[in-house]
Amino acid sequence: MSNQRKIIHIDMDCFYAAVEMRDFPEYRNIPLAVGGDGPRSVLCTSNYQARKFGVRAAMPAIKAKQLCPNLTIVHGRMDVYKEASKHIREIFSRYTDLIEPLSLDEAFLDVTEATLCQGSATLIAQQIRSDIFNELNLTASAGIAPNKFLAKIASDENKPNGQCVITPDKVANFVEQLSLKKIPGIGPKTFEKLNRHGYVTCADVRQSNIRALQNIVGKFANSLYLKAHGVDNRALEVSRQRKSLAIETTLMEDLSTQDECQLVIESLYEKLLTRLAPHSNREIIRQGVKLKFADFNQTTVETQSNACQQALFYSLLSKAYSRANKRGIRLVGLTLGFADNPSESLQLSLSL
Ligand code: TTP
Repeated sequence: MSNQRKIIHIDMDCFYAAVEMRDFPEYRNIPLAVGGDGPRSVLCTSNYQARKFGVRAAMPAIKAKQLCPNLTIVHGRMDVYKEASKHIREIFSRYTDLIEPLSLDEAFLDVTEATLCQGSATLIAQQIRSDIFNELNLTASAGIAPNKFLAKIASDENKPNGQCVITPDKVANFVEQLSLKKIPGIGPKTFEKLNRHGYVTCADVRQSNIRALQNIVGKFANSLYLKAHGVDNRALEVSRQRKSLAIETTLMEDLSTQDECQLVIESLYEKLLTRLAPHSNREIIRQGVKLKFADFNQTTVETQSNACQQALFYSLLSKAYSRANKRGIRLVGLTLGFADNPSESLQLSLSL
């Protein structure tokens, strides 16, 4: 069993909204969302009072107001969120060097070799959450599991301000009962499609085979089959080893115009900038746009670039969209490629 890994996924609760509620007490007991500017702005996140009305991240502000007329929408204060993010990363680094930040408020930690807290991943997660609460007055949730896929799902189980441990002996039982809609990559439409074929939980997938799954979800079948067995061997992408940064979103409903795709890129771009923040020392050499079509085929258009430029993503989109041939768009993604970082690879090889 010694080769079992111990992965923690930490996710701050309602991050931007929680920071606003912390700093402005008048926001604490009202439905609150953090959003952008303009009539077509979309929300970044909302607090739990607002979520009761169905208000969600990425929702147009106008729609959110219809669902929750008393909603207060405030402007994001990125500098404050970045500061909080820097602080939580510093807390993570007290426990392990193997940190893969996913966004400002979310990270995977590999604590397989950690020695603090008697090497107990459960205690480390507990301690990190209490450090965060004591030092930032914010709450976080954690998932602890033998791999990234399960740790990420686990961190959502006892949200907010909770944690969930899936020890190796509990993996089979956990995935048996897991709804397929919890698997990253399965959006509402694919979930519905799987349901129509009789697949609702991972147990249903486990009783099936890859070929049958291929007929329903195409290339995603392999990964789905493995995940339904609780298997995910991906190592952490420690930021200094990153060759690229990718961000994508599967849409609630397929899009049918380039303009709609551009709006999605506008909001993804903001998120990409956030994710880029921890890699500010890296030299950008490439930008790319990925589209996945309604039939699950996908296309990627890339070009050389030396900065993260919104306008360039739009022109790449134009080229990618011209390949749609009337197919709907089910996923939009952005990528940035980085140059090798010689000084860091040197450091790595010296430390081997
Ligand atoms: P999430 O971790 O997805 O959400 P959350 O922290 O707000 O809520 P939860 O407790 O349910 O995890 O996102 C983290 C932050 O990233 C969020 O507070 C705001 C920002 N964000 C956007 O700006 N746009 C988006 O579409 C999403 C999903 C998040």
